[in-house]
This record gives sequence, C-alpha cells and structure tokens, in this order.
Amino acid sequence: MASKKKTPFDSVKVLEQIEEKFEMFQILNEEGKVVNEDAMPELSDEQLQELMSRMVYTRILDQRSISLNRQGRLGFYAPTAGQEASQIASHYALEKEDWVVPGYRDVPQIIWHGLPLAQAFLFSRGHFQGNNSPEGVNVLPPQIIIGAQYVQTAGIALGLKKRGKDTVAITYTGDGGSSQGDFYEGINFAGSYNAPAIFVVQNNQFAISTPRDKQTKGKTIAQKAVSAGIPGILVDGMDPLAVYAATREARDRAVAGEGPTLIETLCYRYGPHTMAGDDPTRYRTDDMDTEWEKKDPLVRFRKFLEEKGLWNEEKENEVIEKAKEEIKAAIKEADDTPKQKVTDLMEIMYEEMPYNLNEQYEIYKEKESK
Ligand SMILES: Cc1ncc(C[n+]2csc(CCOP(=O)(O)OP(=O)(O)O)c2C)c(N)n1
Ligand SMILES: [Mg+2]
Repeated sequence: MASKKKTPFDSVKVLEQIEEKFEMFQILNEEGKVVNEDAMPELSDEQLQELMSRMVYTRILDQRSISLNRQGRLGFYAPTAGQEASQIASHYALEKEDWVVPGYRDVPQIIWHGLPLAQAFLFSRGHFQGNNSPEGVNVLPPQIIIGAQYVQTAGIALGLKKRGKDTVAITYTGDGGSSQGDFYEGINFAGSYNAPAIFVVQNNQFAISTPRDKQTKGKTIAQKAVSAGIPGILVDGMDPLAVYAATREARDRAVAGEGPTLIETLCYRYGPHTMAGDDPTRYRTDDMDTEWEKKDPLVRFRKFLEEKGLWNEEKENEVIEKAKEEIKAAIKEADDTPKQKVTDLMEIMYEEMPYNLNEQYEIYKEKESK
C-alpha cells in the first residue's frame, strides 16, 4: 500500500485557505433586516427610494418585454427578473460619465444609464438604431459573444486612465462567461495596467442549461481574481445594499488609481435563458425556483423600506403605472421608426463606399425606392 508521501509544501491547504476567505457579503437578509450595520452604504432616503423605484420599474419592463416578445413585437430578449439587485444596484453605484459595457441580459443597466427605451426595443429587433446611443450616454451595444466584453472593458478602462479621467468602465458577464478565455485576459490585462475597471460576474446558477458546478472546480468565481492579483468579492446578488456597497467600493478604488475589482453576484433568473424557446423545467427543479424566490430582491428591499416608512403600495403603484405608460410610448416610437434598409447598413459601415460594393449599393437603392 502506498504510504502518503510527506511533501515540503501543502498546496492543497493553501487552496483551501484561499477559498474559505471568499464568504458571501450581505447587508440585508431575506427578511429585509440589516445584518451588517458597519457596511451600510451612505444613501439618503430619496436615494433608497430611487433604487427601489428602478428595481420595480425594471421588473415591469421585464414582464412587458416578455409579453411583447410573445406577441411578435420584440425580437431577441433575455429575461432579467430575479437579477434586479445585481443589475440595478451595481449600476446605481456609478456616475453618469462612467462607461457601461453590457452583455445581452444587461439592457436595464444601459437604459438607466441613459439609453432611451425605444432604442432598447430597436436593439431587440436587430435595428441598427438601437445601438446608436445618444451623445454623452457612455454605453456599448450589448455583447452577444460570451465574455468578449471583458477584454473591451480592459481597453476602455486603460483609455480612461491614459486620458486622466476620474471615471471607470464596468462590465457584466455570467457564470458561463467566467469560463471563457476573454474573461481571464480581461481581468489580467486590467490588473497589470491598474486600469479603472469593474468586472461583474452575475452568477445566476446556469449558463443556458449548464449548472454552475460544471463551470469550474473553484468554490467561488470571485476567487479567480487572485490569479490576476486583483481584489475579488462574493456578494449576495439578491441584496441591493450589498451589491451597491461592493460596487461603490470598487469604483472608489478604481478612480483612486488602485485598479480593477472582480465582483461575483450570487443571483437567479426566474425566467428562461432567452425567449427563443429553452424550457427551464428541463434543467431546474421547482424546489430550486422556490428557494431562490424567497430571496427576492424586491421583496426584501420593500420590507426594509416599509419598516423605515419610506415605501408603500401607493408609491409602488405609481412606479408601475409610470413604467407601463413609458413602455407603451416607447414601443410606439419603435414602431414608428422607419424600417432598416440594406443601404443603411452599407452607409453606416463605410464612409466611402468601396468600389466593389457600388454596384450592389445602386441595386438596393433602386429596389428600396419602389
Ligand atoms: C463565445 C460564445 N459561445 C457560446 C455562445 C452561446 N451562448 C449564448 S448565451 C450562453 C450561456 C451564457 O451563460 P452565462 O454566462 O452564465 O450568462 P447568462 O445567460 O446566464 O446571463 C451561451 C453558451 C455565445 N453567444 N458566445
Ligand atoms: Mg448564467
């Protein structure tokens, strides 16, 4: 029988010691009670109400987007319910001049950063005007290539640093995205150059149907920060106060020249992966859904605010009505936008039409004029 060889160095223990350090950061528990008073972010009553309003609004936007998609009035749509704290509270920690580099599920963050709703709907329909963000709205189009936004963010953040800006670039990917090469390249590059980037992994437990435990042997995704020599934090992604505090801290350090942070938000998407037809009942159990719904970010934040006398049914209904009206107006605006033409695509691609496309350009111009 082989005896256990004594080694001069216990690498397994080192790993265990690192892994156990990544405990979940939480401020507000499932009952809406503050469990970490020292970490409470400095937010005024109005700011707390605004954060709640945005989460409620975003939940309605998700419900309406799902219906509009089913009616054939939207195209690509990746549901967001369950991820409001992770998305909205992290975004709320930013400043207007910061850059937001979203994945396909991160449309709410770019809307709250200033992308008009009608344009978000045009993006869903694959219309080029959906990606043409207004001047001063520092957002990139939602990335479809899993993880690619991490590399782009490292570059944008380095650019901001070189220009001496006091701003950051934030990006979002998922648990699946954290297995991509681009993920490692992005955090590593940004770390090397101390670039002001915030890398968020929204760990919603699944990459389409692939469960989180198939992504990595690591106990957490946050610990991957160690390999890049940057801070990493595991956050309760259903707790808006914890997500806000972690992101704000990452932003403060980034603008102070201290480099990037990796934030893993533990969360859950209630709906399907996208509206293209996956069936979550094939890869998730009802029990799992129920367990996560108990952690709902809106429920716990509502309890917290009601306790402080800052929220009630009337306020919530006002937000719901406002959201419904604005969504209705925005979908009309999207409907009224002229359909995209082949010549539009050619024109926005080239300042001067290449000679070999001239002929095609003329053919389409002719067709479209009829
Ligand atoms: C490079 C690349 N590979 C595969 C896909 C197909 N794909 C689209 S979404 C997805 C799962 C991503 O899961 P995760 O990163 O956890 O994000 P979530 O959708 O859960 O928010 C995959 C594999 C893709 N878009 N890009
Ligand atoms: Mg996922």
